[in-house]
Amino acid sequence: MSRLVTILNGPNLNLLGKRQPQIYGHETLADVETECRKLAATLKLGLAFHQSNREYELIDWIHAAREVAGAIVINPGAFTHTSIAILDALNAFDGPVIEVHISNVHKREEFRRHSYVSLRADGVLAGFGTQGYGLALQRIARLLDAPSPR
Ligand code: CA2
Repeated sequence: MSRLVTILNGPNLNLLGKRQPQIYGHETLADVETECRKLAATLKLGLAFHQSNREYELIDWIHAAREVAGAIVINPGAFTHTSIAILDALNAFDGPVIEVHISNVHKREEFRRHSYVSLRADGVLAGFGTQGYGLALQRIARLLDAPSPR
């Protein structure tokens, strides 16, 4: 199994650290990427890190991951709550999928409580701030080391 992990970020996450710090914190997406790269190196994982505001681009990266990646970490942004197309793409991916939300979506508006992506995700992290990405990488390292869950 490939030790390359694809991390995908959906719409508006390019604004991380620039707006609404009371919800999403002060770290930028570039800060998150830097931290993920450091952690991935210690876990002996390779990393591809992307953000897009376009649904089709996220879907294309999921398709590309089928060929090269062993796992996907995805924060689909608001597509979480709307996108059957992203769910369908993830359903065509064989490895572990971890869904990450920076905020606790269950403590917010009712519409954020439903996730199409959760129908596929092997694990979901919400409300851990940007630390959730690192926690997801740790879980993936463990799953790739020993594929049966523990
Ligand atoms: O908590 C999360 O990570 C979310 O996936 C973020 C999405 C939201 O639609 C989901 O319900 C939960 C929104 C991303 C917007 O990110 C911003 C960051 C800073 C400033 C403005 C938007």
